[in-house]
Amino acid sequence: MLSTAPDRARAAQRVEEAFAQSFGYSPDGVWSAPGRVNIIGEHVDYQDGLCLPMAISHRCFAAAARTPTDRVRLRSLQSDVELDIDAGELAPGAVEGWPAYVAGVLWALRSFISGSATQGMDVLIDGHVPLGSGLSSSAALECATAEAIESLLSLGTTPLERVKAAITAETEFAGASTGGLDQSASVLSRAGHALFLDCRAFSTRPVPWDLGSQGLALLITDTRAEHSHVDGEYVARRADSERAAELIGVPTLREVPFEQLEEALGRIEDDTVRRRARHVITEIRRVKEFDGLLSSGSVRDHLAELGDLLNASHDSLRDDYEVTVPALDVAVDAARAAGAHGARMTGGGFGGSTIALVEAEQAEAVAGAIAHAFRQQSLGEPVFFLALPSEGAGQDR
Ligand code: GAF
Repeated sequence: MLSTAPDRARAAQRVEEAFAQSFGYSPDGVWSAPGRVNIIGEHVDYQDGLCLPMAISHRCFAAAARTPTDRVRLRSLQSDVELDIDAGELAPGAVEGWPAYVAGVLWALRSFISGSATQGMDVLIDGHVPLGSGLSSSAALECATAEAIESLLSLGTTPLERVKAAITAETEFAGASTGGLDQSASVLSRAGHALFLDCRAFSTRPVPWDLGSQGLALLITDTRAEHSHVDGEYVARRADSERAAELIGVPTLREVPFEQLEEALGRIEDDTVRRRARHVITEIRRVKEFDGLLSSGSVRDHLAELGDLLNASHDSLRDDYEVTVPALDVAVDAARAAGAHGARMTGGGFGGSTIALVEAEQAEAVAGAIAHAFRQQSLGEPVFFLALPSEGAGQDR
């Protein structure tokens, strides 16, 4: 019942061979970047908040070679859509579909590329992060590309500069308004760890998150629920949270101390905007508490409290932020009823995936209970994975 990601080494070899078949010569290398789940800290990155994501073992691979021209040719094993364009023609709005997330990274890195250097390259993508699952397949695509371009053009960028280029590619070139959580997790995560991300300072630190050695597991349920109106709703939530900050009189909701929650909320008349603010301010507090618990003992030592924080995060996203859909709520409720210590939606919401903190030996049974609940509610067939904390972006071959 639990599916697994393809073996990394074999996947890298597969895309290398596919490149040779597609372009007729061998690539200079293969690079990859992972998808992510966010353990806690949802819909707070664009309010300077705190998040705790981790990379998963599903990765996006890019086989690539530099060419002596300015021609950029992009192909994918997942799509018939291709791009063949002069690097000088890259501009926001000039490229559509998946190639925008790749070409956008080259465009975003332009200030690092010396004027005389050619920018031509051939790239073949093989993505294994499930699409439309809320597991950040687009960030994985951007971040694998950033690694490839860094190596091919010897740019000398830092990992943080590559994170920023990936964010710019997504927000300015592809035109998707997102907050930076996904790209940070995809580049900066370490195996066996979660990533504590402070979006105000743009600083990170690894947090030990070795569930396996404690007999625990994080079960991902990809609900396969269709993302409908996802972009418009995401933009609307951001606008609500910005309005809330304006009404409270702070640049971002991060600046509201939790102790002043009630006083701050009292300055917002509109019930919807008030609830949006309550979610963001309480969610940032939950991340602090979660992180505090992890630094004062093992996950096993604090299971009940950590589970309660996961549950409270989901309930706040459902009731105050209103970004869940029935499939997410059913998966979470079924996981809790089947004995999960805590469960919540992960990512942007409006479809996508949930996570549940479970005893490792019960993961199959919890997945079975969720699948059963889905059948009862005619919700289609979910897909289950274990979230194994994996390494961020890097070179494979
Ligand atoms: C999406 C966005 F891309 C992230 O930046 C973040 O806002 C997330 O939704 C919600 O936490 O994944």
